[in-house]
Amino acid sequence: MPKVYLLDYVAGNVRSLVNAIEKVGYTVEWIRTPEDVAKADKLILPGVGHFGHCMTQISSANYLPAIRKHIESGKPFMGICVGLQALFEGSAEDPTVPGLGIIKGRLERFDDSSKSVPHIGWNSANTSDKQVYGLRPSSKYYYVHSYKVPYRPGELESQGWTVATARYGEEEFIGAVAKGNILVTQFHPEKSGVAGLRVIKAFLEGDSKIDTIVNGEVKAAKEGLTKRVIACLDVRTNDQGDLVVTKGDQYDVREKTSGGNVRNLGKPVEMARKYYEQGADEVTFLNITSFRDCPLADLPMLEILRRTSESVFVPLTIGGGIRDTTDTDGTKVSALEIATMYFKSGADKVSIGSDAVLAAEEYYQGGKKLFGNTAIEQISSVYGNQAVVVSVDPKRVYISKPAETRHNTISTKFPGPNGETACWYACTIKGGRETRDMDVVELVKAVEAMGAGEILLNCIDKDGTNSGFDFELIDQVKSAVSIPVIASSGAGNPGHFEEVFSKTKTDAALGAGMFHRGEYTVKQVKDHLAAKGLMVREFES
Ligand code: 1PR
Repeated sequence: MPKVYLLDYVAGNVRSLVNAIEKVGYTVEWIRTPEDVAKADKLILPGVGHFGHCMTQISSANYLPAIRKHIESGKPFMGICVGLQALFEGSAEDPTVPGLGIIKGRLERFDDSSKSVPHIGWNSANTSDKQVYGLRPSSKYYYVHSYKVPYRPGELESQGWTVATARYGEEEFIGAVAKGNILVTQFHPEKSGVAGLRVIKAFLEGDSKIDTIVNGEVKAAKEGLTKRVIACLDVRTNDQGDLVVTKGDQYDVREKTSGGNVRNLGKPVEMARKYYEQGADEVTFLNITSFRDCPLADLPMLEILRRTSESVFVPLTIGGGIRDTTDTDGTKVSALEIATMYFKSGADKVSIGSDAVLAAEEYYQGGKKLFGNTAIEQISSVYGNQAVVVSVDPKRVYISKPAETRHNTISTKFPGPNGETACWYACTIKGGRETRDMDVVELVKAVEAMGAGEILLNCIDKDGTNSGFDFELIDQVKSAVSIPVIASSGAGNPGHFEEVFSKTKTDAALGAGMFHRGEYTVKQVKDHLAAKGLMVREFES
């Protein structure tokens, strides 16, 4: 099989990139020293996370002169995400660290005054009337970043570059740039489904010719970030010791009849693949028992991720048990080490639940100071904020009047058992079994300050009820933070997704039971959203 060379430095989830390359018929050879670069015919520079961190890693290992030489010699070069950013002159993310300066321009942070940052999700890479390296104006690609190169019409084009652009709110930015042997993408082609695999294949096959698209031949997708639809799989071992996808009613996963067995709704890898094929924009696995008695290296979720990432080319999130812990042989293992194991196995994001609540409590007790020692801070400083999701498991506490509590309250249209019209949302830990004296607003503000990049907002009152999402909870959380929020719990039909996207500002919505029980497919949800005029990624086969 033909080979492509990948630069090996700490850069998040490279397993998916390897899988994507293999999927289109190539093998990967690792470059582990600057001298190795000379033997590369085709070279790929991956990268995700912090610009300064990645550039410093590459530069202190002395790779920069070799990369420059490779590019200048005219050999094929592809940069992904920070691999694109590296070719520009620098980034506001770390102004002290220079880029290679091969392309003119600097990165700036997205404006978060009226939209969520990081920019996470599916957006265009529109080359208008040109088609190069398999990029299509009709496709959407998966982005995850807080810094962008602003697009200035004509500037790079006048230097011979072909530029693909995307729009986020009012900001138009560069999604990909190509010229001759060089292709760099801000989006992750390895996470962009069939559209992304096509770009990787075109690069590997050296298909850099620029075709002009005849007017009307290709219909461009609507501009902007799509609404994300996420399928979630709660995974645990059942009483027979098999690893199954299960689903609770308000977090109770045992059948009400037939001996109270753990509900078994199917096999994790097969179900993830099915949802990918139905057009899910992301797949989330929650390990809801954390497999307490198992050595960490044998965690069944690692194998599930490895197998899933071989055939699912959209982002994968893994949650459950991400905290400092002690292995079965007594060795101390940090949350960062556990996260690293997951990233190496194919996860793009880790989701932290209980540990985030405990860390937030300490944050407030310590007078809102950060010491860099929490799992959120440690993982986000190495892998970037976008790699750290905080999963929140709140439940309603009704009160007769807001003055009764110190917590952030809302007035609700859904009165409590004694007619109460006010409530607050208490955070829980250990899968909802323990309620803490912390409200959701306190939690999400604290974890945003620590460096979380996204909130997975469950709701115990709504979980498994099929009665729709809790808009009051979503509104309260959305107005407290500027990082993206995923609405979760309560989805029972496609109309519930339409409602949550049109009535709240949520960035994404997640469903579980309705998909697992086969009541609706992800495709039906997305078709319904599209029919109602909401922008979704169309599935390409
Ligand atoms: O605390 O870091 O070990 O993480 C544990 C993780 O496992 C948390 O993310 C927590 O939400 C999750 N979890 C723990 N116990 C349960 C349980 O159900 N007994 N599941 C559980 C949480 C909620 C959602 C569910 C949506 C949508 N599941 O993931 O998928 O509510 O369901 P629906 O569409 O069917 O209504 P840590």
